[in-house]
Amino acid sequence: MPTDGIELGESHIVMARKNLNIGLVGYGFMARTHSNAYLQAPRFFDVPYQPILKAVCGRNADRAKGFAETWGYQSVETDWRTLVQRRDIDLIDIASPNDTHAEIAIAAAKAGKMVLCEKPLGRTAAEASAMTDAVEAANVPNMVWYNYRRVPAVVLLKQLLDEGRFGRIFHYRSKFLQDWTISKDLPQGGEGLWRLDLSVAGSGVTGDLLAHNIDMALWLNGPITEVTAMTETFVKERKHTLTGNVEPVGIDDASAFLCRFANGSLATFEATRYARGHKALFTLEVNGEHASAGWDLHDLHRLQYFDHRDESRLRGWKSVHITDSDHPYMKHWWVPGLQIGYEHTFIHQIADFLQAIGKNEKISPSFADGLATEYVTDAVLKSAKTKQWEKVLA
Ligand code: SOE
Repeated sequence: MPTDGIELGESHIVMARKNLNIGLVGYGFMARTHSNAYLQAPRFFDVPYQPILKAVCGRNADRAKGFAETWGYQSVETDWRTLVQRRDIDLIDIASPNDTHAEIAIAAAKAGKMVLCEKPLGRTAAEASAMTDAVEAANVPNMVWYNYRRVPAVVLLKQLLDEGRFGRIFHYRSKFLQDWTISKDLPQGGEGLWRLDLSVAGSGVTGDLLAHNIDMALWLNGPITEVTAMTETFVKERKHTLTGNVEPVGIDDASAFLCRFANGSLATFEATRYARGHKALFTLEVNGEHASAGWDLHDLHRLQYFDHRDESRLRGWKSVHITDSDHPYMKHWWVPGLQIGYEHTFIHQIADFLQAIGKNEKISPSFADGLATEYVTDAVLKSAKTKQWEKVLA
């Protein structure tokens, strides 16, 4: 409904819901975002399933118990193998470090569970491919938590692109800038710092940050065909938290690449943890024949839009405040003008998932979509080594 007057936020009638028993692996940052989403989605969206927080699993029993108390999980496991075999669990949600994703996902699929997995799906495309094969062979619902696809402003951009408003696309550019690893005294490895340990993370910013940019780009602008990349590790040795020894750093601290999309557009991508002053500056811009658009995560409720077809005297960039009830997802929240934030992207994603499984529909990003991103990140890392253009596997 158009909203040029006073509008009340929409509430919904709670329909009869089936229970969906969740078994969560992990108790860190991502486990919190997912748990919050399971609790909030049914309160704001008409979903056919009621997530039941059955069990949380983590290696440290005390931490897992504390997490269970905070979020309302009914039970605690310390071995994911036990969790995966539990008959009272319908869905395994993997929010543990990257080196655990493949083994858990494959076992969960074999046990017939629905499987949700934090990004990146695997440490490499080979791992992601085995995971995708497993969920497809078991025919179980699956999804990767590329949450930024569910920012309302980004969904609006997708709608505008799909409507063909931009005409031919010439350029796509995207960045993800952070600054939290600049200190050479920061150790690598262990809880909170496993993202700096190559064996656990699989890569540095390429898999951790660029994977977000790439997933969104593939969704908005279609397949990437070839890439040429450079990476750098600025701090070459760090103390390892687990061994206490100073060890070589294997991850990429910064990664940038040029690429071509199948639609003929050219693109630049950049991610780093060494951009002083930037905390999580995910940006993107698309330039088409008729229109351009831009978005950034620090101002996530705004879409910048320029349309050359506007009357020339008034032509200019618009900064659209995405809070009206005719904007994606927004009628489920507050009243026009009131913003939502980061945690809502996870709530939207699980609401979409619950609706999709209720209708037996495919949900994206699926594991196959997560694999497509990893074909690109693998090509980026390969190109940084070979210093050549590399083709992206389809
Ligand atoms: C890294 O700092 C990180 O937490 C990523 O792992 C997340 O995927 C990203 O959303 C925010 O930054």
